[in-house]
Amino acid sequence: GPRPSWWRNAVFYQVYVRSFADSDADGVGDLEGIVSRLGYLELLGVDALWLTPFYRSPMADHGYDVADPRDVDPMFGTLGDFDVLLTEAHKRGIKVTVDVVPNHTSNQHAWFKSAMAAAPGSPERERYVFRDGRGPDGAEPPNNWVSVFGGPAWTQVPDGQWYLHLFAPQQPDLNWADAEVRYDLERTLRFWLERGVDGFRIDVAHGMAKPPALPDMDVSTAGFGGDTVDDPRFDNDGVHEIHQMIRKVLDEHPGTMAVGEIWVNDEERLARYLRPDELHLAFNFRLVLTHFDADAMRTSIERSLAVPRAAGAPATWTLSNHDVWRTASRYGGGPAGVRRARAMALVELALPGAVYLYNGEELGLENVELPPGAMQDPRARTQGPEFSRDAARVPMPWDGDLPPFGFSRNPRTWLPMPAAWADLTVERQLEDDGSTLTLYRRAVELRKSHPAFRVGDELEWYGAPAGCFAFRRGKDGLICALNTSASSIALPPGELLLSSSPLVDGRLPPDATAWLV
Ligand code: TEU
Repeated sequence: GPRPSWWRNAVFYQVYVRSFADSDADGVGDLEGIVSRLGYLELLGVDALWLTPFYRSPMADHGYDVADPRDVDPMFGTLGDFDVLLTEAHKRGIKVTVDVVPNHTSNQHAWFKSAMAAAPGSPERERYVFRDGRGPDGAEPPNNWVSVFGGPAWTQVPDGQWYLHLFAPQQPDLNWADAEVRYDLERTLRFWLERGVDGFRIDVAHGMAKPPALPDMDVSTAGFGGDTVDDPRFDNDGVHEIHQMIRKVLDEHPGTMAVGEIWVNDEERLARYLRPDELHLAFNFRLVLTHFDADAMRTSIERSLAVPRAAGAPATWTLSNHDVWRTASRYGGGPAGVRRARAMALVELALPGAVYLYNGEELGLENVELPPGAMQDPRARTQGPEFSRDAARVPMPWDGDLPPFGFSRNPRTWLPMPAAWADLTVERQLEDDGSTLTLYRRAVELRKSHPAFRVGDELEWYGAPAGCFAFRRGKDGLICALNTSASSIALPPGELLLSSSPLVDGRLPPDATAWLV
């Protein structure tokens, strides 16, 4: 029979491959490096990994511009290295899920090269979204769409046609009405499934089906970036056929799953993508977009639970990923920011559903001030350095007292590592009972083993002072209390399991969370 849905309450760990561990001293992380750090991931206790793209790519968007989705880029290693990683992870009981990027290819993909060489209206052009321009002699883009990375979402080619790219010009959007495009995704899914992956993360899962007429958009409201992640361009049902095809392929491999990256603003629209014959999970970015305030967080949590439940899907929780500021920095940075991030870590790990951690959040890492010349994010090139996402992509500090802290044997890492991280290395934090890493290890261990977590998905909210909340899971499950107020509060009755900061005279201090049973 079907294996239990292991993903419903799993703790996933996002490995940003280029920043995790470098085995060949080129200053960039790679697959073999991840193998050398699997012992750490086992110690952390995560159930599954999400590996960001390691496919053949010119790296215009750090690998989210894929030139061959069925081959490993030499920068990250070989297919053989991937097979070793999969085997070694499975030996340790860690599942492996990988990214797929179906919305677009790299402009170095063989398909786009042949589209550029072909004539307007040719089958090669049909695989992408090519249109004649508007205005006299088609010198204007076909519509007013803007790219996520700023600037028009169209680039003109020598013969006068324009092609669509929701992201960088090096990322031409595929035409999902084209049968070959759909079949190629099936091939890619089967390729990795047959190698033994346990699932996928579907990049820009809602963006693949554009309204066929490509109508102008209200640029004042829509578009990604910052906290305006809503985008009515994709408010259409075209994507369901694609998600049903993905699910059909996955169902050939029982026990595998897919999570959709669906950046839409309101839960009601998110619910449209949570159907039992489509993707198993959808990322819920609500907590990423909520400021550190218990009342706002409670509203976000309640909304984030209600929608998936209505659709019969598990909730998902995340505070952090490679596209947004580090959590501690979003909460103001410095010791207070780290304290708040630790408090929210215990909230996300207390909740029913799948939790996605981003590598380094368990170390309490903050954004790194990068010299403008060091940033490689295409977004920074078009929108300015303050839009660079690289500040949250600086390599992991493992051990030692000096950069690159065991990430590489090469001190010239692809992003510079701050000397101040000497106090934050994995080695230091493993030995420190009060470290953020120790907190995460204990929380993940309790979440996996303590009976207080083997309860239903219902939350029972307690009355709480302003700026605080407390909920109990199920009937007699875990109690989680968050204090975002300026003063310490008395805890609900119960035995203390864990707190993100030490209690003061038995009370929960500001910017802290406690778990009780
Ligand atoms: O991100 C999709 C995307 O929409 C994000 O850019 C998000 O909207 C924005 O950062 C929110 O502020 C995916 C990948 O996660 C991202 O790294 C890639 O750059 C992008 O797709 C293109 O593949």
